[in-house]
Amino acid sequence: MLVYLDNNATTMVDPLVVEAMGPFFSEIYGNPNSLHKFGTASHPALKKAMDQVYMALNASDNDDIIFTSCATESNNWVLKSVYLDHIVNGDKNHIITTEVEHPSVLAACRALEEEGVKVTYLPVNNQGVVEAHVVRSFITDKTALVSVMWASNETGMIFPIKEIGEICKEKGVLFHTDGVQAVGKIPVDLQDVHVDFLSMSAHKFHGPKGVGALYIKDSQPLSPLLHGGEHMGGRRSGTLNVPYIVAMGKAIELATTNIEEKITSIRAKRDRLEDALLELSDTFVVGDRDNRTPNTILISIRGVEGEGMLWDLNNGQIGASTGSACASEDLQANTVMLAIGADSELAHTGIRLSLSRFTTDAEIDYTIEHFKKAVFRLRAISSSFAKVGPTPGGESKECELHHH
Ligand code: 7TS
Repeated sequence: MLVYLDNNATTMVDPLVVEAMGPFFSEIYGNPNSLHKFGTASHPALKKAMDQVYMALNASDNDDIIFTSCATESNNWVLKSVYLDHIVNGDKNHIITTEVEHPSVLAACRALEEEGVKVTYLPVNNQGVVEAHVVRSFITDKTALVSVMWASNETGMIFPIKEIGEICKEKGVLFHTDGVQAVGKIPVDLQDVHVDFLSMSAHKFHGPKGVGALYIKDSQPLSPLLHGGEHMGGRRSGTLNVPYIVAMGKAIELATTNIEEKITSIRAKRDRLEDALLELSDTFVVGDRDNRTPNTILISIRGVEGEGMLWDLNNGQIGASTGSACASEDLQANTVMLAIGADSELAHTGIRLSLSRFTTDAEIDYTIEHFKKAVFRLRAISSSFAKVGPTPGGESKECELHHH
């Protein structure tokens, strides 16, 4: 059996999505900007894809949804264009984000710091989330933008986006959320929350890699990142990637139709896996499960180094992660775990297991069995665990780590 539990890194493309995009490679291949039939033939499918994304997010007709190449592009676009529009060509000089954003936000912020922008990286609490009142306390009249992820790729923890949106609206500050780990996993209703910009990526909800989007509330001005022809109303140039846009529309529709049922089913499997793994002594799962995306577990196993565990799981045909794949090539401590107050030993033991709607009960059974065996084996050879031994009681829990 091969078990894929790294769905926060990327997902399998749903075969129905492959089917939907298929004709747009070699049959309906015209450039949608061409005036002839080869070009216009793609228009109904593009319109449908657009409608599918608007519907899925409950966006309004006044809003813009611009297709991009990925969420990294969407995130960079917002940060760099807000910098240009409101800092270089305006009277602001400050951006607020969090310590636990994806590198596509953090590295873009660091690049803007090099340009003289003041960036505040907000800390998270012991649940791994930034509290809304903390955001409020850092907003000044120089703040151009608040950028806070909707849900964490590492822990699955869901941030208080509604409250933060209200605060930004009240203060007249633009609000961007990296919605990559929320869209398709939990309900996202853009009539219910106030968000100016939302980034998303199709490959996190069973669409293909290399296509994403940026939602822009009320079509407000935002300088383009890519200048060129007048594609997407001049907001994002480059010939439209028709098959991938069609695919993203289909994928978001499939992910969000009857989402509550999908959530219930994934959550049941996730909770069963989590409960079974927490039977092991000295294990911690980060964050309250009711406030997590239903597919994610970040588990820490004292005495078992993350990379060793991954190796063992991989030998057992289970694909997992120590955290973000983007950062997992170096043997660093999990930065999110450090941010929530884990000691450095614990922060080296994080394993992220992320399910999808395609994960089966048989795969969960297999994973529980293999995971437990791996922990016994690795603890038996682990010098640090042998030295310290299990902590008295050795109880396991959903973790509220405390700051040191
Ligand atoms: N934002 C978040 C929250 C993400 O999780 C990712 C990918 C991105 C942005 C980037 O998306 P892309 O469309 O540019 O690929 N996250 C991960 C991860 O957790 N492990 O591998 C990739």
